Amino acid sequence: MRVDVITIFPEYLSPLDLSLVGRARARGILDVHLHDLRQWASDVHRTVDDAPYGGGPGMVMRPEPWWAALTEIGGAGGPDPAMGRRPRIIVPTPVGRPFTQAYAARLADEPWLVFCCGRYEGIDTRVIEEWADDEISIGDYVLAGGEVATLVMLEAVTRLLPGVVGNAESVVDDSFASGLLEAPVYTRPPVWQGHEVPAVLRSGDHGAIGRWRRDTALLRTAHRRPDLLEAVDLTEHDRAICAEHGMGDHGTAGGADPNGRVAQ
Ligand code: JDK
Repeated sequence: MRVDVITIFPEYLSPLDLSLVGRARARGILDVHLHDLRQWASDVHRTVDDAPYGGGPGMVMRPEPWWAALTEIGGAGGPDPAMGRRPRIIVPTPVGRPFTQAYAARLADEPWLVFCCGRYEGIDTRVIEEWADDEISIGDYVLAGGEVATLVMLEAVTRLLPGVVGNAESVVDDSFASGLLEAPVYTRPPVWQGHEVPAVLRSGDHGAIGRWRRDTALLRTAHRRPDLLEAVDLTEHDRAICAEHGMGDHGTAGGADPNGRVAQ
């Protein structure tokens, strides 16, 4: 997969050199190109912002440098000779559609992505109307720009690319693939600070382990994220487990949080 990122702070994307994403790049699975938007600013001061029409605080990113950057990088509208087609152009914004695991999976199927990282109060909306395929929010809080949102999305997408995560099962089996939060995980020692690893996980009975994980995932989801349960088809067994622990299948604060504390 090819990825272009346009930003006034290319250094902000330096975590892409590290860890899982860095390794995917070193192995040629991911081909990242960072671009400094100011290289497409035409005046001597390399200005990319201006005051907002209608007044108000802060500055807005001017359309012309974005236009020049996108035209040169490959969003030219028509088919690009090198890639055979135009990239999917993504603009992180606090007013976008929510980023989800399902959307990450769709992006992982694309051959070519372009991320446009705004700063200040954002990019002149005419650029977005003309070029953007998707305006995406990574959550309901306001960042200072699109760079960190781009890092978040690229990390989620990269681990879905074939060959990046060694054990393909660990990607398919993720939280959100099942629609449930995952059960907790443990490693040695068997007792630590007085906390014991559940006996079933040390039993070697893989049927029982599978059921324990499913039940714990279900109860955890009912307690912490009842909203997620709306989209899950619960079996009779699932409903019985919920009832047994004093929760309806839409969750309730009644039951104890299974194997985990609620953040204080
Ligand atoms: C891209 C600039 C910062 C944007 C105006 C006024 C109250 C703020 C600052 N999920 C998510 N969160 N934040 C982003 C994101 C922020 C960005 C940019 C993405 C580019 N900023 C910014 C808008 C405002 N707005 C009313 C809320 C202020 C993505």
